[in-house]
Amino acid sequence: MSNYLNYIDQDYKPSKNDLICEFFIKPKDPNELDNAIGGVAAESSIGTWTETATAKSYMAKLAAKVFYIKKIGNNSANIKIAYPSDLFELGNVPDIMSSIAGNVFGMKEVDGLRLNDIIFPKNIVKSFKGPKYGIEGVRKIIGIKDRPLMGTIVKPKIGLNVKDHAQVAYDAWLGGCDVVKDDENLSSQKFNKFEDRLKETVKMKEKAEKITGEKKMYMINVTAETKEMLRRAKLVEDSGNEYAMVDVVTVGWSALQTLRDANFNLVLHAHRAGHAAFDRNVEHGINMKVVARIVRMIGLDQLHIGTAVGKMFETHDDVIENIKALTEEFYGVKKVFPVASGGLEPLMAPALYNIMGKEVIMQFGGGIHGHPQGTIAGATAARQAIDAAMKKISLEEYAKSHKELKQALEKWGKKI
Ligand code: CAP
Ligand code: MG
Repeated sequence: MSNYLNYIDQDYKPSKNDLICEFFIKPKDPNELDNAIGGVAAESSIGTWTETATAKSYMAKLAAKVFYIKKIGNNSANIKIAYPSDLFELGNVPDIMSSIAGNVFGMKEVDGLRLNDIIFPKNIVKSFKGPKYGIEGVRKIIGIKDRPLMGTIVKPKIGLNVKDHAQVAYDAWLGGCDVVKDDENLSSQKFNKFEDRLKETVKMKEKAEKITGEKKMYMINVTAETKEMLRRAKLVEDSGNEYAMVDVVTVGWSALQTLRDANFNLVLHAHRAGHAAFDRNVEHGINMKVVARIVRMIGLDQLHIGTAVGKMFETHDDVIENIKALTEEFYGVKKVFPVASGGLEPLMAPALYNIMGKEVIMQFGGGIHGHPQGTIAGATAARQAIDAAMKKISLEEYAKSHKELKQALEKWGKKI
């Protein structure tokens, strides 16, 4: 018979060196809730489904302890598990996640298990680099201190040749975007090779900077096999471009650590394509907040966190929680720039500004390139919408003296 119940100790007071996980758990058998809870603690630390003759008494100090159980209805609970940090290898995210977010999701005893938060102890956090730039460093590079940054994603998301890609980026910068990024699935396809795109788009960025007198940023996607990703990041750094973007879920934790540890003079933008495979179901998987904490600990500078108003599923509260994970005090680790993106168009700027304030990067993809007058006007309308929001002037009022915003309202808002 398993010894799972031995892993429950509600009198245990976690030490400052414990890593603490908050789970939602729904057992297969409601009558076996405690056994399932203990099983998660066992399987994610030193135990397995049965007692073994090989276990040694000196290992007991490594056992996880369930110290908090709050039942929800008659068949689930929110629980907290404390793990001694010696259970893990410092500086090794894959190892940590293989313990606390590994086998446990597949245990027969659970019907649903969601890792809702991780509270890392200082010794583990300090074994990683943290962001090189963070919000402050990014604002210093781009020279914008008092408003949200505004950007776009080159659309169509994939398929354009290098020349057309660079032209869309140029138009977006000319219209007023601070930042232009590649889309998450553009890497180095036959029709748009990485080296050519880097060269041509950086050239157009520099042209846009000269004409607008504004600093412009290009987040080129370096997502690839790790060695190739490092090679591409080096090319970006050598080109003098200050930004690179990476799809954090598909490249994986280990590659992210390698990219950060290479310590390039590059602002690292974290796209999270694929996150909804495991963070959307509130009864099973890993909360985006956990991803946010890990991305910050490893040390990327910006991360997509949802919009609450756009096309993705996150609620207002989800988005606020994700932002807090990126910006609250975290043993002195730099704050990470929250990125709101996904189904946004300029008329959503006031709602976004009310939710997020100025410490956000607002990204409008289709919302800029879908403007009735095209990309330049779309970018201008987005800047105008943000200006209106900051001046607390209604969009309708502001549109009377700003034609691009008026045209956006005519397309996406109520007729004026
Ligand atoms: C947005 C986007 C981003 C999403 C990702 C897209 O384009 O480029 O990848 O923002 O979602 O491909 O959908 P649109 P999230 O502005 O045209 O929607 O930011 O939630 O990770
Ligand atoms: Mg995209």
